[in-house]
Amino acid sequence: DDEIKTGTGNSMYAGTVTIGTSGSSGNYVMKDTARGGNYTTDLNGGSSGAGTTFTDADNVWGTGAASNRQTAAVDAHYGSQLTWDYYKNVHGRNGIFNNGQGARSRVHYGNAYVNAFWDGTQMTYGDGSGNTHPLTAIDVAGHEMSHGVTEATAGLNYSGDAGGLNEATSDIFGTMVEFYANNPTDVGDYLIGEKININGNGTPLRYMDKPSKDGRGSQDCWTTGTKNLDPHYSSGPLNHWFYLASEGTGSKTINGVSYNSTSCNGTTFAGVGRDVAAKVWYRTLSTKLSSGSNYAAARNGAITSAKELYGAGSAQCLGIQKAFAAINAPA
Ligand code: ASN
Ligand code: ZN
Ligand code: CA
Repeated sequence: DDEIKTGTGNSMYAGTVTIGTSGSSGNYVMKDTARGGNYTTDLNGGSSGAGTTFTDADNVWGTGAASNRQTAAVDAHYGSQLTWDYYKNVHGRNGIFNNGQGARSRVHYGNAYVNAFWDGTQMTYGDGSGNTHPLTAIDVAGHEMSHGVTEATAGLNYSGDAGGLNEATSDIFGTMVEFYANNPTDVGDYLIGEKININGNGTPLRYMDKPSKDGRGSQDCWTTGTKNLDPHYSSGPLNHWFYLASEGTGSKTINGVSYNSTSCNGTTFAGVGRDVAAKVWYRTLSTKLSSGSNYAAARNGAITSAKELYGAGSAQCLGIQKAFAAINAPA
């Protein structure tokens, strides 16, 4: 049946967690009836179709090891649950589409696939390859689901400045989901993909305090050339904005991770906190931007949003403004 149950998940990245399931003894289903019916399926190496919904006799799922097929599913399902809760409890958003409907997560996609993606209706996760672990960490899940939120709100294009804003939005909210989780194992940070070992040497995929640290071409500061970059690099300036708006310039250690962020225009200032910055950005995304929005629209939209939320001349509004000036975004 579809009665709401709470299972125990032995995850790969987040320790032992509780996950929303349904069903009854002998036949539990990895379907979260309390969260719009979010459910998780096994593609078993395939690359199309719905996959097979995970089931379990005793409602204790996974072992924490990748060799157990349920483990990646626990992480994906948990990430989906956290992302649902974050949007609902922080932004009042009822699921990706704000219609109360959950979404499917598919794990074990393809063979040694080193990526995860949102395709317009669902999340899909690869198992990784070699030293790279399954792509199911909290920030990755939050990133992918947030592509759905962007699609359902601003509808930002995936090219030009808009492509960078789209990617950064997923990094911003993936990060906020990670902080929201307050998980002792997968702690909140301003790094993206730090758990999956995608570079094979323990370094993350992206750094919000100084995006150029990725060594791949992410920009720290907006330029007229930003629009020509891959969205994962043109995201740099907005990721940098989010860090600066949240934490300010200078050195800082948070949850054991050290950051050093500087402005592009020589200014120094304090942050307004990540909860404020995220609230401003969510309002900007959902009420100010559209498919072709550029960095100027992001800057103007965020300042207007901060005025609406906190008042013109408020410390929050000033901080948002300073951080946009600090990435050289055009006005
Ligand atoms: N994981 C990647 C992303 O969400 C997939 C892609 O390049 N679209 O950005
Ligand atoms: Zn993305
Ligand atoms: Ca992270």
